[in-house]
Amino acid sequence: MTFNRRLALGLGLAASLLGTSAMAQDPMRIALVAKSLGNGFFEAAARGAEEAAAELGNTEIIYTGPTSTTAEGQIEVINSLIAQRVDAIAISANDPDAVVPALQKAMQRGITVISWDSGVAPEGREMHLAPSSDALIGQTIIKLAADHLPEGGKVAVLSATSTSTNQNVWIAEMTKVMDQYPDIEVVATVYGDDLADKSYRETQGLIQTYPDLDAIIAPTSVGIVAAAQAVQDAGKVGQVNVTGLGLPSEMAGAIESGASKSFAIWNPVDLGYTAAMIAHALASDAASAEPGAEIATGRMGSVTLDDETSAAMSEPFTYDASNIDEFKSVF
Ligand code: RAM
Repeated sequence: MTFNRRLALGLGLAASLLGTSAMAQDPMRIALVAKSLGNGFFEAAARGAEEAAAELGNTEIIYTGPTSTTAEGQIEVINSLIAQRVDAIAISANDPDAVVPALQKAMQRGITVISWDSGVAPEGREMHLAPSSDALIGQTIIKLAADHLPEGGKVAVLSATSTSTNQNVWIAEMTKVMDQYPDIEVVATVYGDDLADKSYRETQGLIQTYPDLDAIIAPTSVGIVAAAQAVQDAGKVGQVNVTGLGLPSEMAGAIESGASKSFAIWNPVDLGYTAAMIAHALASDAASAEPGAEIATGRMGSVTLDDETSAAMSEPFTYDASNIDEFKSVF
């Protein structure tokens, strides 16, 4: 709880003890910090956070982030949020460690700090909300590729930034199960930095370097769309299958063109909603971020924190030509 909020509560209590009406309390301000602005995944999450704020009442969401996916940009954003004395910061980090000092400063000032989507090292946050089990996501992305390669083949990974916590963990989990796919070779991992143009160029590079490439796994909603476009533009539809994690709204064209046979994702609206619910519960002292704690999360039920004060939500869902039309208008 921030000093301002404690003071307001104290004054409100004093006013009611004196028999006057309680002072109207300032809204709780929760900052939802994206890896970068202009990414549809984070915009969908922000819609969910707004929904949570409307349910909670007297709560304001400040949706913000840097213009590109850098830790330096996020540190500037964090410092400005500290100066604005927000009540809570919920961040999807571009680097698990580089943002820690700025977030520790925020916590020292009484600001609640959580990470969601892409985690912060435990010393820089109170809890982390993962969209799903990391292992399950890692297993899902390779299975999506393998399901369309019955005889095996060559696959490459197009990731986000090289320091991104979530993509790095998912790729590590994928690597752990590669012995289940002896006929599949991962020939390269490249980084598109969650920028459409860089992801497109990196994909062109993969296609040129590996003319017999069979699939590209892009565990990023920005990278997967750019990769599908590059494959289509190179006339490689039917040869190189683009898969990974994407939004149905952004991937409908790639499914239609055949550049992607299938991909997966969880519900980003629910993720943003849950992050906001947790930030509110911690900032209002309705819950505390301790191992084993169960935190109520509105229409999503509750989450339980593990020994590292992390919680995971639901399973990723697979989209293909059979269901894309149903979901492309949702997120
Ligand atoms: C991008 C971001 C985000 C990730 C999704 C799948 O939007 O990298 O962190 O969760 O892809």
